Amino acid sequence: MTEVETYSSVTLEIVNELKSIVGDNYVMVDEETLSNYAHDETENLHFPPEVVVKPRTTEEISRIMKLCNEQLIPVTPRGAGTGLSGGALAHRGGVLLSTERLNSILKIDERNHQVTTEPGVITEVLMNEVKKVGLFYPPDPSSRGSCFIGGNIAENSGGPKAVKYGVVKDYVLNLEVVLPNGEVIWTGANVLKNSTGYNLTQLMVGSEGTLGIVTKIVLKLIPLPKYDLLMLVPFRNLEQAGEAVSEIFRAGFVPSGLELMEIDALQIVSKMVDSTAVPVTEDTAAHLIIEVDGNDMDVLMKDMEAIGELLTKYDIGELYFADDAQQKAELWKLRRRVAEAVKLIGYTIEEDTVVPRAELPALIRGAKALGKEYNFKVVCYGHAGDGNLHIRICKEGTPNSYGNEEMNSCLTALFQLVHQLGGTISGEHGIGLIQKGFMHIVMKEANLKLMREIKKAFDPNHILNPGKIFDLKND
Ligand code: LAC
Ligand code: ZN
Repeated sequence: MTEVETYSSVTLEIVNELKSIVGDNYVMVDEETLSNYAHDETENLHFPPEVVVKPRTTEEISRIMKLCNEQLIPVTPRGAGTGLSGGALAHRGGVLLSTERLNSILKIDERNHQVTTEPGVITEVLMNEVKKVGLFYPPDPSSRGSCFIGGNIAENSGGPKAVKYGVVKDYVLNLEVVLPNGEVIWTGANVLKNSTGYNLTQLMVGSEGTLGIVTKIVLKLIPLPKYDLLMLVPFRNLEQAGEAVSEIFRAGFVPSGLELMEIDALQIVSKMVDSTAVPVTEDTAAHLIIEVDGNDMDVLMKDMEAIGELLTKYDIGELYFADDAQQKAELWKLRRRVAEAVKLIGYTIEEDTVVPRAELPALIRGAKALGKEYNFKVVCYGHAGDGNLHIRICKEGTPNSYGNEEMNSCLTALFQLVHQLGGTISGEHGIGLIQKGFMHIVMKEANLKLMREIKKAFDPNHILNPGKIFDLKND
């Protein structure tokens, strides 16, 4: 199967057909709307679609897909547009299908600890709704206040809680999906165990909107832990901060958050949000943010004390404890807004590398060395407990890695290192558009061939989010 080279254009006739499906108000072709939907949070990329469509129901999405499949028009599904790998960019034009109107939480099933929701619900809204009945949906990406749960499923998102509670895939039980030909299926059943055939549910999770459009989601919930404690540990040496991470686990602790923030990242975000919450001493290189949670406060206090004690063998500064809910919220706000802050001042290129956690110091060392070799600034932060390091790159005059040769050779070197360390390209942001050129570094052609065949089985005409994760032709 080769890449589809020519898709059909969106003609006036197609626009009118789309209007007859979703209503005149929800089909847009004006410049301003097309431009608003031409970007997500990925680098400075801009690819306007030919038309933006905002359906409300599964049925409408099914009809749109049928039409586009027959007419060979590419469809790019989009949630809130907070993605960092270009998955929601309509780089082949065509229809941009927004899920923003599928925004209802359909049912919170307290008896079974499950929630059924539509994909356009903001993740934090869902978390707060289930919290009201004492339940917990843990995967909380930094963008949880604006990202959609559907996008989280497309990317198999993680976030700070993943270190103890796992990522999105660990909570998805069943999905209603519109296939590229318009057919509607449920991928599984609303059960905690399922050995009934291939696991289509998990195949959809992390498939970046290339196999189908998720229209209903059944998630597993767990009881909400009663307490948490938060501590900040300043390190004078960045690599040592990386070393301490695996030591904490080897000593038998499983924090509910273990994040790393290089000092530059902290300073940049503190300035952006005008916060002095974290004292920044000159000799600090990085902070570890350590959170523990559970139902017994005494145990948590003892654990935190023991972790603090364990870390005294490193070159650390004074430990800082967040005393109350407000201080905790302030600290998490700083951490959650790092990506936005560093992007604003020119760190536009973001990598989402992940290695086995004990290899974190080697990854940090390698990233810094590449910065010197290729002459760019680099700042690191992220989910250290998962070995998932966000590496932000600032190179003057080069806002995008996509389509940039020099940046591509640098990233090739980075991903070769990551692969040598036993890691891979993306921990939670996906491959999307910008990283597909590097897939061969971390997997064989046989793997890519299988992926292409799976894509073909779902989408023989290659109309759904084409050119994401991999190109269809052998390249
Ligand atoms: C974060 C996003 C960028 O961890 O994944 O802040
Ligand atoms: Zn992250």
